[in-house]
Formats: sequence, C-alpha cells, structure tokens
Amino acid sequence: MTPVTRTGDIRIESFLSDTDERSLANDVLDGLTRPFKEIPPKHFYDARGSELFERICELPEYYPTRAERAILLARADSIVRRTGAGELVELGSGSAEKARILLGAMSRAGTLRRYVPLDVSESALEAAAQELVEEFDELEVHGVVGDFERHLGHVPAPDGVGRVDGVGGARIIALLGGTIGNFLPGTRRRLLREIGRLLGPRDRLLLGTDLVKNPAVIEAAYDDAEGVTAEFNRNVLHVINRELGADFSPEAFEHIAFFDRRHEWIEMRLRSQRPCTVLVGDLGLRVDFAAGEELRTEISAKFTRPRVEEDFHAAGLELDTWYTDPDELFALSLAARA
Ligand code: SAH
Ligand code: AVI
Repeated sequence: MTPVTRTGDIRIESFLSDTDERSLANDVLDGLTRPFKEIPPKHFYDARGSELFERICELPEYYPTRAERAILLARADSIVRRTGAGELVELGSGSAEKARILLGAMSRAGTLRRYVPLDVSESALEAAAQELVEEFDELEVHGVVGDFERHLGHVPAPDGVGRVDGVGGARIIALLGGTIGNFLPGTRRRLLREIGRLLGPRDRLLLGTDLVKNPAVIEAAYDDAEGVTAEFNRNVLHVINRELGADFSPEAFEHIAFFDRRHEWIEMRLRSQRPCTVLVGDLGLRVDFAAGEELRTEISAKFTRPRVEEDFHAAGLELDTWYTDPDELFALSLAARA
C-alpha cells in the first residue's frame, strides 16, 4: 500500500519503500563492481545532502541557481500568460524556491490551483509543501515522494480537466536547476521522452539547462573555496554506510571536479587517497580501491541552444521559447510535444 499523509491542503504519497529505497543497493552492487566505479547522483540527497545542496546554491561560486532565479523573476509572468497554466508539476523539486516564483505568477494571473512536487527527498518535499500552502491561500499541494526515473506514472492527472470553464487545466511540468544535465545523453533523451508523455496539448515542459562557458568558471562552481561541494560529494559515502552497513572512511576520499571539454560536462569524483578495502555489510560485498582510484559520483552537462533543440527533437518535443539571463550563463526552455 502507498503511504499517504494528508493535512489541510497537503497530500503526500510515497512510492519509495524501505527495501528498494532509491534502488541504492542495486546501484552500489552494479556501480562498485565495475572496472570504472560509479554511483548515480540521486543518492546524494538524504536530509543532510539536501541541506548541503541548499548551501551550495548560496555559494558565491555556484552561479546556476542565481542565474536561473534571475530568469524566472524576469519571465515568470510571461511564461504563465503564454501557457495559461494553473498547475505546476516539478520534478526534483528540492526546496521549491524556484517553484515559489512560478506559483506567485500563477497567483497574480488568477489561475493558481495546484503544485505537484516530485522528489526522492521526503524531508525537502514536506518542508516545501508546508511553506507554500502557508504562503498561497488558494494552493493545493499533491506531493509525490519518488524517483522520476521510475515513478512518473504516479504524477496525478491534471487538476481541473473537464471543468466547463477550462480554468487550471493547463500545466507546466518543470525540471529545473540543470538536473537534466546529471544524466548521460541516452538516459537524458529517454527521460525527456517519458516526461513528454505526460504533456497534454496545452501543457508545456519548462527545462533548466546550464550553458557552456569558460571551464574555469564551471570548475570553481563545483569546487568551492569553503569545501561545501566536497562535503556534498562525500555525503554519498555516508549514505551508503548508513543505508547498507558499509564502512567507507569518507575523509580518506578526495573531492575532484574537472571539466571534460570533449563531452562538455563537469565530472565530480571521489579519489581514494590510499589503498583500502570497503565492506558493504548488507550486500556481503568487498570492494577494493587502489591508491588514487576514483569513483565517479556525478556528471553535470553544460548545453548550447542547438544541443537542447537536438535533445528535444530526439525526444519527440519541440522548443517553443528560449530564455536566458543577461550573461547567458543559464537557459530556460519552454517546450511542447512535437
Ligand atoms: N530543482 C531544485 C533542486 C535541484 S537539486 C533547484 O533547481 O534548485 C536536484 C533535486 O532533484 C534534489 O532535490 C534531489 O533530491 C532530486 N532528485 C535527484 N534525482 C532524482 C530522481 N531520480 N528522482 C526524483 N528526485 C530526484
Ligand atoms: C542538481 N544538480 C543540477 C546540481 C548540478 O549542478 O549538477 C548538483 C550539484 N553538484 C554539485 N553542485 C551541485
């Protein structure tokens, strides 16, 4: 049975069970037994990882959040006017700071009805839902605790469909923050295609993408002077220790971030500073690391407009409007089903 909690205007459904939570066990078994070790980035986001990500967003070096926020502040009213949307579905919603700007524009336009955040981080989702219903009287929140690679089918049907006045029928489905860049190109296009299947004729995808720029600027954003990103990176080892009874010594792993010019993405890795053997108790798994061996924990792809358009085309979508900030650091695309 799906656990559902309901208080006032908030309903939250959880599709992550204790046993398959974030499919961490499968990813650890697959990712740590390969010649090139890798763990997907969704496992950063337990409560501590979500808090560290919030701190990253405030760092002077981490420009994407400020740039995307600036675009939203300048364009939210026109995005809402253009779509007529009264419902926002946000995939990987986190603290919902950016949703607040779009919901504010829907409220000003008189269309605001419902916010549907979907995130693997239950703590971040609950806190955001509570804050938003306090801020917007007319708002209903239907939260989905789940993995957008597996649980898109649990996004509720559009609210207001079938109403005679048609109000609130159109939705914006948002994937912000550059999260799409955290997927390898094939998975990225598959995910875009699956998101596209949720779009009705009046719905629009709102996609945030970080743009290609001077690699030094990008590398600084992923290797800040205060070391918050390094802690965020090592947090995945704390998650594996706690959830799977492993014995990683996170401090023995060095944070690495470098821009790969050929692929135009930044990679984060954890480099073992000495040879070590890690036991993953719950899996009965022994993993050897040589001195200097690296574990890839994230890629974060940087885009150009033609690359976004190619990805949309491959996923059965088409670009409707392209918005950037004055320094062209980041872009927001509004897209429809082709
Ligand atoms: N959209 C916010 C947060 C970005 S951080 C912003 O722009 O600031 C990425 C968010 O996506 C985190 O909250 C993380 O918990 C969530 N996330 C990452 N992978 C996910 C997945 N596979 N399914 C659902 N949520 C995911
Ligand atoms: C969530 N995601 C888009 C962030 C990014 O920039 O790729 C995660 C992050 N990793 C390091 N800093 C922030």
